[in-house]
Amino acid sequence: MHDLNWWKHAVIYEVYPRSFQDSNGDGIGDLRGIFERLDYLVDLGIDAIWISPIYPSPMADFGYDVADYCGIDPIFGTMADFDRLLEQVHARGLRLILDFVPNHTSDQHPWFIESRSSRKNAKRDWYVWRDEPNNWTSQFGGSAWEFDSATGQYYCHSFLKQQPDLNWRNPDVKAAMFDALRFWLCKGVDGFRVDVMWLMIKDDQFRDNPPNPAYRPNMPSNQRFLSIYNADRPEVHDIVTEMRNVVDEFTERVLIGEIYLPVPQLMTYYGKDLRGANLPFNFHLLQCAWTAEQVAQVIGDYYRFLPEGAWPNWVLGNHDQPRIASRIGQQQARVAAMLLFTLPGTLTMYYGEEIGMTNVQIAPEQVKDPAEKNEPGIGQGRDPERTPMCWDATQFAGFTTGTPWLPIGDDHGINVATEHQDDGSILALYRKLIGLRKSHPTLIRGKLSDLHIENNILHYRRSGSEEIQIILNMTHEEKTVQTLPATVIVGTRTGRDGQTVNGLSTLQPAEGLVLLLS
Ligand code: TEU
Ligand code: CA
Repeated sequence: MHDLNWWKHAVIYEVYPRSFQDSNGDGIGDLRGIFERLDYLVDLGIDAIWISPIYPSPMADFGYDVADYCGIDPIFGTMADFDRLLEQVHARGLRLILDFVPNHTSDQHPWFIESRSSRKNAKRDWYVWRDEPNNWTSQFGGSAWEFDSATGQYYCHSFLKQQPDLNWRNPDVKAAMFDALRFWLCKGVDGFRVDVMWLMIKDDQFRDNPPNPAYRPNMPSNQRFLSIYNADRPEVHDIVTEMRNVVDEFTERVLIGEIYLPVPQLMTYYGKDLRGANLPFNFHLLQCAWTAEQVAQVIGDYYRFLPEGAWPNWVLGNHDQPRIASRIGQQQARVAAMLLFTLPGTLTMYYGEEIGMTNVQIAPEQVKDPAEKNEPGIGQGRDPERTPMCWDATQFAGFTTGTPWLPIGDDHGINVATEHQDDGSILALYRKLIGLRKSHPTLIRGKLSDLHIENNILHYRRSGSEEIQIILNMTHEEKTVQTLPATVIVGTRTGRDGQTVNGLSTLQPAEGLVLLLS
């Protein structure tokens, strides 16, 4: 594997820091908490940790409203805590990826405080100010423009009004933001996940977006218009390449972009001559219906559009998306894990997926997420997938000794301690599947071939120094499949590992097998 960049054979584990481990009883996860749980992550077998924002923030959007790009919010700890964490992560052979939020700052960032103080201020042009609003909408509902009476102009915010958008056409903004990247890269951070990469720059003529013909009144208000002029603008690629150049001033770092776009547009974020993001996040399994047909289509399309030489990647969940076990059920979540860890590319998982955590129901008075508060009751809230990690079966799941900031899931069987004792748990399956990629490098560098559906079962192969066949039953029925002579190296159910198959085999509902062909 020595000739591959580390991130190409990595499993990345997303930690939502408020919810991973609290170390001081305030009910909110923190850096020391992550530090305390490093052994668990090593044992799980992951390679890199991506931590959602830990910078000083008023927390209007729980850290995605940054007030200082080069600090640590006291809720998460101190810079000394961070340095110690980074050192220990590296000492254990893991990598650390930070979240970078370039599209917007907090309205409490000193840059914005200056910018809004007067039209003549040197930082006025660091943000997007206009005399008149256009029809662009905020992703959290309502207009993307907020009138600021002190100076009589509107500023643009793609998210909350507490998250004013930076003006990336201004060279001073670029320089300041790139210096923030260098600050962390100098410390030894291994890379960045860049928030809303496709939104960073907007139309310089501020043209209105056209109406979305598919819009219906029960849909979130940001879907009323098609985001033609405030997203995925051609100029964004220059910024991404400049960002990549900054990251490449340092060795062995990775640039990952958060991009929600159809596959053809997504692929443009690898950049001309692959000088864009190393990994534009591939979210296409997140919205895909869980059938062999749909999944085969998504996989086929993705690799077909992947530029020559570009490295693929896959994701099953993140802090903005319903949890996979709630979306497709506990049994199919195992099939999804088998799919994820047997596809070519870098894999990113979300904390708790490995124990089958589900969305936790949040009562109206418990809602924290501004997306839900702004447009209640239409499924915009992200609190359900952000609830505390369940470490054990005690009242607060070993997460905190205080009162957790979001409620703990009430399925007390879903926790690390219980599942650790059980060979048949989803946690045991995750450990096996992650380990499999290390013992069978064909899963990392082998070709994907023979992707097809037979009797409603998804089949594909990975071919390299050995031939590995994957068969996944995404239905709720028992199925019969034809197999070549092979040994089961991992099954989603207990008791199949090590068995041999040849000819007709039966797959239980939601059963998947990884077969080593003889
Ligand atoms: O999310 C970007 C984004 O597009 C989200 O609005 C997403 O579509 C939505 O949450 C799905 O329900 C990023 C961060 O991941 C998110 O947590 C932040 O709130 C947002 O940017 C603003 O920084
Ligand atoms: Ca805490």
